[in-house]
Amino acid sequence: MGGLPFAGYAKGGLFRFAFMPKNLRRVTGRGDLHFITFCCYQRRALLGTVRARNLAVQILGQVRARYGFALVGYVIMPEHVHLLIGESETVSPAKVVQVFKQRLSRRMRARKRAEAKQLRLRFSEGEAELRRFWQRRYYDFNVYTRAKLREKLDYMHANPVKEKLVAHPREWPWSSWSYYATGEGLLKMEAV
Ligand code: NI
Repeated sequence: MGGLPFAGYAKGGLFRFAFMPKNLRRVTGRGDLHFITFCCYQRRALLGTVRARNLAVQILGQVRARYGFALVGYVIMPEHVHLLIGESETVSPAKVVQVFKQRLSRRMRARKRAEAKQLRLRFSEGEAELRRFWQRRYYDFNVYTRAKLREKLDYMHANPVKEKLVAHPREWPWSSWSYYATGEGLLKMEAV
């Protein structure tokens, strides 16, 4: 989780109009950017495996292809996800989050069921454990300025290092760091 954007906003409306563009069209040509955060159920590390994070990245790419929003940055952490996405004419950020969550939890459940069968676990045990995959709520902050855009990208790319998962962002392929640093990566970003 990052800090609240525009902490000065609450101090008065004039502050906002003093130097904040009305929307990010001036920056991206696509409307506002949204910095979105959502967590696994009870902050469990349900994305704690390489396979789970690879699947998350694959599904993120599929959802973007389906709805055509700009994907500007992301990081898949073991127990939460951050996305920096643009608005699209066909779909709201809320819908993007919902579809991503649904697709990923369904795929993870299917995989777990198959594993449980192999291990001959009682089906109901696996079901109880997997009833919930995500926390219901998510956090959405509008990003209006280039400074805030930079801050959110830096925050996402540094997140695995801050959590002591790796020593350098390059060692965590499940973020947009490598795209910005090398032009390559698991997903191509719409750099703005
Ligand atoms: Ni985080």
